[in-house]
Amino acid sequence: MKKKISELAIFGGLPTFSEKLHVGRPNIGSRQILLQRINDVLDRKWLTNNGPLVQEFEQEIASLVGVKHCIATCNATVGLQIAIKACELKGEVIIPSFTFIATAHALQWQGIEPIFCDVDPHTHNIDPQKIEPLITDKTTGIMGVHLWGRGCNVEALQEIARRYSLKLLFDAAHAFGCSYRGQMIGSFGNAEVFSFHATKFCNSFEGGAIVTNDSELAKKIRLMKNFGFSDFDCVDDIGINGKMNEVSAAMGLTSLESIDDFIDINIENYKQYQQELSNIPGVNLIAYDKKERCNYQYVIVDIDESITGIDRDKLYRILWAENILARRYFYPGCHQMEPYRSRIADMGLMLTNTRHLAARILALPTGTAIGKREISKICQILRLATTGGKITNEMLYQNVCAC
Ligand code: T4K
Repeated sequence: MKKKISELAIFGGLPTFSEKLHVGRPNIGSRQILLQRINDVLDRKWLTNNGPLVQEFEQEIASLVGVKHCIATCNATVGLQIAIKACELKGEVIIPSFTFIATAHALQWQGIEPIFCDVDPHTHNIDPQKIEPLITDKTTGIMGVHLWGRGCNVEALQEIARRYSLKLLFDAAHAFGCSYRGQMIGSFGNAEVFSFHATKFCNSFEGGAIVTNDSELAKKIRLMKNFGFSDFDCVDDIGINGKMNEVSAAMGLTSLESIDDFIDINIENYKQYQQELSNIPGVNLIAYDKKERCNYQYVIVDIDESITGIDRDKLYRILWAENILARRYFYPGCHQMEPYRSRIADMGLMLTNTRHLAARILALPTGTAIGKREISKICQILRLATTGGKITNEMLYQNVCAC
């Protein structure tokens, strides 16, 4: 007879949605200030279309990042699409496969083929040494992704882009508040794009921002995100509706006021994971460079099955059975998803490090929604599942399979 998860749980009965420990629970800043801002929006009756809160949000971000222009968008995916279009990319663009699907889709959506490049196994970012063999006469750009907020090898990418006259963009969805070699991420390449999605440490419900030091490009992007309108009744170029609304900006501004607290909490969580995982062989927490500014919004572990004796997927299922909703970001890699998978059957053979990482990485819950007790519980389950304890791997896995 099949058992209910509640009978299997080591740590008690079935929790409600909010009692489950999710990756990606939103951080909420001051409710009072947020509601006041939303009240003001309602009083002003200016709800969207470059309202005062959106303008304030853009200025705050530009000054925090140290960049000339910030254009807020309704989300980072549309932000990427606009940046790609404004940079006049076409043909083929080289990106990593080990990323969220939006990186690839933002290109494919406008008929540009993403060419998947392998990543560096240590940084998890696009490996500059693997880029040159992928360049063809159709290549127009490179789009790096600062995965987990750890900066790409910007200099190497810049050098390749310069040599081949390619545009260079960065998907900085994970990297708001992070620096690379002491410089805030946001000012590299032709443009960079942040995400302020609910699951990001600083959120605007849904939202994104394109940042650039190129004034001409910024002007073009501003037009494009508003249908191409340069004036009433005057459209200068093709455009889309990529605007952020005032309620999102209210949330974004309120989140910005608390980012130092959010980062401090993330750092505390990270340190606790570091300490409690240190004696679990084969469960390796990825490191962040202490010399850089970092948002610590992702707690990422690499599972070395040769040491743990249990693979990442079994561990993942055990955690879910215990209501710890860890995530296998970014399994199985974009090249293994449609429409890309059907197009190039043996793509995976070239992406050795991507395949390797996609089979080993787990994201664990962090942020303000989790406390010391919960982190200890997660680590205890990982310890039990990997080192035996009273409950063996086999027992746990058999139980999970039975449900
Ligand atoms: N580039 C990169 C590298 C990205 O990682 C992303 C987004 C983008 C581009 C595109 O940015 P946006 O266009 O979204 O601005 C989530 C997010 O939806 C996505 O924004 C994020 N990356 C990605 C890494 O994570 P899913 O498919 O994992 O979402 P979902 O619905 O499974 O939610 C994750 C967890 O968060 C759940 O366990 C529940 C929790 N959650 C979520 C929401 C929305 C909450 O507790 N409350 C909430 O309101 O993609």
